[in-house]
Amino acid sequence: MSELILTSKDANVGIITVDNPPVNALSPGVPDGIAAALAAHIADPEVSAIVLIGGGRTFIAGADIKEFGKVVAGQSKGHNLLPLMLAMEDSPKPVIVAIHGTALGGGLEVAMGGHYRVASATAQVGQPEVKIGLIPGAAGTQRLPRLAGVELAAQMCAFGEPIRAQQALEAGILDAIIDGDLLTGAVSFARAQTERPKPRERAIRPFDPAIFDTLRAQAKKTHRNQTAPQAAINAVEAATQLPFPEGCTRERELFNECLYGPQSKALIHAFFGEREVAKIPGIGKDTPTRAIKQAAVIGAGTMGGGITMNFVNAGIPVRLRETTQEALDKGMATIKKNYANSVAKGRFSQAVMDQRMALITPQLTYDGFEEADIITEAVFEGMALKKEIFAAIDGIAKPGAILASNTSTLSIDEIASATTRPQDVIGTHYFSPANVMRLLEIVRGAATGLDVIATCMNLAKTLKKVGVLVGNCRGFVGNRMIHCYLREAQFLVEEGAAPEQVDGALYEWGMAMGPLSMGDLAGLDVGWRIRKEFKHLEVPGERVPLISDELCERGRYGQKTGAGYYKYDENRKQTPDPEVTAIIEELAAREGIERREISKEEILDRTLLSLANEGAKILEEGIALRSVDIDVIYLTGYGFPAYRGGPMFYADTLGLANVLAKVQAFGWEPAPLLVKLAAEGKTFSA
Ligand code: 3H9
Repeated sequence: MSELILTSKDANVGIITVDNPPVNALSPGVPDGIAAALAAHIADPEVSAIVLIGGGRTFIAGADIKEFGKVVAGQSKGHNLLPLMLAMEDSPKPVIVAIHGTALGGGLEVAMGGHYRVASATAQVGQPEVKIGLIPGAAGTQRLPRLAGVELAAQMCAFGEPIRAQQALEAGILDAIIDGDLLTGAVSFARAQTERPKPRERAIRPFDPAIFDTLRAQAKKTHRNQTAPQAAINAVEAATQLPFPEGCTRERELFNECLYGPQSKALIHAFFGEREVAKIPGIGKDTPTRAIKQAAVIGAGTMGGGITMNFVNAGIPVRLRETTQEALDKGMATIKKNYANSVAKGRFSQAVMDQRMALITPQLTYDGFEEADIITEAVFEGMALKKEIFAAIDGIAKPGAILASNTSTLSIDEIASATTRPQDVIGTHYFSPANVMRLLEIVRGAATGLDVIATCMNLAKTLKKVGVLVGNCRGFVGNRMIHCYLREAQFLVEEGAAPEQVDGALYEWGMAMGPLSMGDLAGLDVGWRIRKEFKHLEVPGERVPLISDELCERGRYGQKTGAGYYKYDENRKQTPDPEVTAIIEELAAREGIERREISKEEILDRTLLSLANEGAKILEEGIALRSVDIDVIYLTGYGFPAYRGGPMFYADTLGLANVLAKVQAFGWEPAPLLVKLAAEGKTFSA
């Protein structure tokens, strides 16, 4: 018998325990092991009912995602779970599945092969396959509608969100919720069963057939350009049209289309990438960390307010400091408005909002800052001001407090030089809106302590963010690369592409927003001011983009002034502006820039490959630990579509020799790493 499966007995009840930590994935050996244990219990005359349960922290969290890559590469036969489920359903003895933690994907599918399902109250069940670009592939789309009803099943398969035990009970997925010890409860439940209802034989309950088109339209919006949600809906629809075996065949066809398509590879890369970034050489479980129980934030502007919300959302009290009462009131009013919006949308109750607001102490002084475990500076982006603040907090903060800067471009080492404790100084770069965006770039200075890095990586998790450790350079990883991307977007406009053409091409390709609309949203004046600060760093003779600054010179800062690359009405609705066309043409004529027709392909190549080329330089300099770290930064902080895997993974999919040829054709200096990998026929990700 497989060592991943344990068998035991409690009097007349046979028990099968899956023991494949950490999440009991259905790795090779697990399905066969369950099947063998099932057969052994069926053959045992003393056993009259069988319980299947997960060991450790969870029931089965699904198929082993690592196997999918091997299947596509022809190195593994993959998961064939259907025979196991049929064996469970056809068992002459009742099979009861006991769920704790999560029963996800193949885990829920296995559970639906049992005659009954019981769960602890905190358990969750779901079909999250679409999140990795797949659909349920082991009859989930066929059994779930028969248990949960068509509408809920289609929603669960199309959007991948798990549901809680109570909802699953009400929907008919579960038969009982067990209070107290799950195994004891499941064994008693098993003893009481004489029937063996087969989920696959259940009749589909009446439903509104319009639901499929409604969900297709919804998925088109929420999962733009993604194939798996549409395939999942088609598979559930097949369950309502075909007998069970034919439905399973249809599901398998759709599953394979997704598995062999490009999106699942990219989404699986993103899934493992998000976990990989937490692994930092030199930092392990034994690295000491500091407790973060009390925080302080300096600056109540957009970023400071969002950062404050992150802390209090996690139950950590914050002292929020501003320099004027007016700015403080404005910052607090914005926080209040954001929370009130969430309450109005039903995301949480007024009581929760009140609790969170009560955790914030707005103040004009540094009073109480000596109690803070972490002080985060989020003021205007200017080195002199930041150094002044760090010198001040150095004199106030308790020994061991972490001094963090939210700078998006400036040197952490220079900021740290204003203190007597550079080992405690670190960058925590949040992304706007800071209470929403998942990325937290954690910037390591030359002297930053390992315990400070480990604490901030843990803090990212506490704040429900994805922390990615980066090195110190101008703009770190994300903004250093976006600088190249925005530069190309501007050049394209100067050379003849309309702003809506550039934005349209990238939006259609999958970016959450085009680069010029993004500039308008963030405020074109932000970059304009930074460029003024860094004017001395410009390389003589090197072409610099001019159009954004030209717009700023004319008071067009973006949405906030009602005009930028586009014009905006009072509801911030965007429309192209003929005045902008005139400004661009005038600028091009003045600067001697030749204007021409620009293709969609050129727009995509110049913007997206500028990211990969700069990313390769960043990688080579060691500013990012791995190429996947760069991808995760772009997926979680810059609206890069997850189904394209990130800028480095995307370059890999194009083939690095092709990427290099284009980079050279554009006249850019190719990153030496790109040249090397292209010559060796390798990829960034491998
Ligand atoms: C499927 O089932 C298809 C079927 O229809 C059948 C087709 C035939 N496989 O997230 P964590 C690893 S598709 C392999 O940090 P948490 C993970 O990489 C699958 N590995 O823990 C990490 O490794 P490491 C459908 C997996 O407590 C470690 O386990 N199922 C898998 O924050 C801990 O993970 C899903 O999509 C896996 N399935 O969250 C569920 N799952 O320590 C995907 C996890 O080396 N999983 N690992 O970095 C999850 O959503 C979360 O992991 C879970 C736990 C909620 C379970």
